[in-house]
Amino acid sequence: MTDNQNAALFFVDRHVAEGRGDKPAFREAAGQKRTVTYRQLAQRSDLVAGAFARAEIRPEERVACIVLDQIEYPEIFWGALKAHVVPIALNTLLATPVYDFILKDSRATCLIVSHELLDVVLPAAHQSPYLRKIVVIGGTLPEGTISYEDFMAGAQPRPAAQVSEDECAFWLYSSGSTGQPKGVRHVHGALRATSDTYGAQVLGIREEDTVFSVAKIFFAYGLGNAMTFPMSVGATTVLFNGRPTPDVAVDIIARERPTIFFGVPTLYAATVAHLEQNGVPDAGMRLCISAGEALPTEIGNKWRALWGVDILDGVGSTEMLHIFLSNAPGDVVYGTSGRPVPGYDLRCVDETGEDIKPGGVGELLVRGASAAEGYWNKRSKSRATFEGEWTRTGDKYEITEDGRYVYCGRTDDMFKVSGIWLSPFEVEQALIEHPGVLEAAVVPQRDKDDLEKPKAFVVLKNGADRDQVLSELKDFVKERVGLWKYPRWIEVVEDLPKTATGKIQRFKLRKTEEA
Ligand code: 3SK
Repeated sequence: MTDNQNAALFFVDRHVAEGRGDKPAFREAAGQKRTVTYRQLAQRSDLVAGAFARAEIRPEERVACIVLDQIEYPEIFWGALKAHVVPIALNTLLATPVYDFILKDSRATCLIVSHELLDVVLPAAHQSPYLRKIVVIGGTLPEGTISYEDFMAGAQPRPAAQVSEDECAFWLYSSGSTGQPKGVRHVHGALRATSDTYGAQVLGIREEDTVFSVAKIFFAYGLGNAMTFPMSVGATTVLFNGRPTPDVAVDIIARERPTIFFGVPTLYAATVAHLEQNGVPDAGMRLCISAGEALPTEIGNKWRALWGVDILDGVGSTEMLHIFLSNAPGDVVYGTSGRPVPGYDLRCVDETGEDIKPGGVGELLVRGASAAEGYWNKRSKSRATFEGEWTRTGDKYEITEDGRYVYCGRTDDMFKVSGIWLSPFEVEQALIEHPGVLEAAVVPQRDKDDLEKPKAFVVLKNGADRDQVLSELKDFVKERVGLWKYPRWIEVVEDLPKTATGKIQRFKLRKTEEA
């Protein structure tokens, strides 16, 4: 039998064997403020593995996890890997129809959900023909569900199942340009591939570190930040289960004294404004990281002036699991995405696949061991994205004379809001479900902090009450596709620019915005 490459052995159990069992692995910054040590996590994840077996959730079946950043998250994630069932870390901010789609698409047989999210999740769960078990963390139990305590009670601990590094470990869902999210399948070896590269060689993460990530664990970015990077060295993660507003983030930074802080540009921009008004508390940060969308230069400069610490802006993707292009400590140039992370190869190519010449702009391709093995049940999309060893990013970049990469936009119309991909198509579909809206087009527009947010152009139906429609539309979109996706600005127009075949020409609307 070959070595067991189950990632839970490296990230969890190894720390007990190496004498770090009593070290806190996670501590909650809010609520019950619970702490779990590496030893407790090793034991609890063995029990979760046993609970899956007892519930007859079999190896390779999917478990949908719609869980807030709380102490149960790591034990569920690693317990699933130990049982060789496949956790799907799902965004906790989605709308019911999106959960409905994902639960059916993934054919998850088990759902684990934080009780705070039940109102949105349960109607979708009831529609799924595949779910056999619904486990609820906390709160009062709805009919047909079981509590997390009962799920775990009396389970027999199970050690990590024997797997190779190439076996599927977990899925994430990434939004698609046609509006339907895609299941991204990652293998056990990918987790180690990100912590050995970005974690060790850019962050230089070490056992003494305490990390705090405002990006939640369900994002690829948050999963590395708050779970695998600290757990690769036996460090401690501060978990926060709420909405990270600037005042909350600053309070946690001051109280919990993380040495590494992971944010996204929207939060950095709002926090800079908050600090300029309220002053900067004493803190112990040695590194600050940003990803999700390009960090505006001004925000980087202001942050450094306020805290005396640079922000390392980096680029990653759900498909590559974490950051593969980044600024590095002592080598920060704001307005650029930095250089390739050691362990990754990058190319910028034109439409014919030829490498671009210096000064030109091309699509960024990346090669590295953390690449996903493909999308679930989407063969042509998989083939278009994963070309042999190379993964297409859909981002356009220019490479400077001294080897830094400068972001130039998307190859398609997708853009990011608060670090999360947004498909204009999906928001448009929600807008035209409104009885007063005939047609809609959505494009990015920069807000006062120079960050992209959705703007909608809508054509109203004859006889629609303009003021009433406008007053309803933002909430209407929030309820249908997710809280962060609503258009921040809505403009009523007579018609939309279209091709001869009727396709909306969003680039023309973008031009209007840039003019
Ligand atoms: O958006 C990013 O830059 C990112 C970074 C790390 C991991 C995942 C993603 C999508």
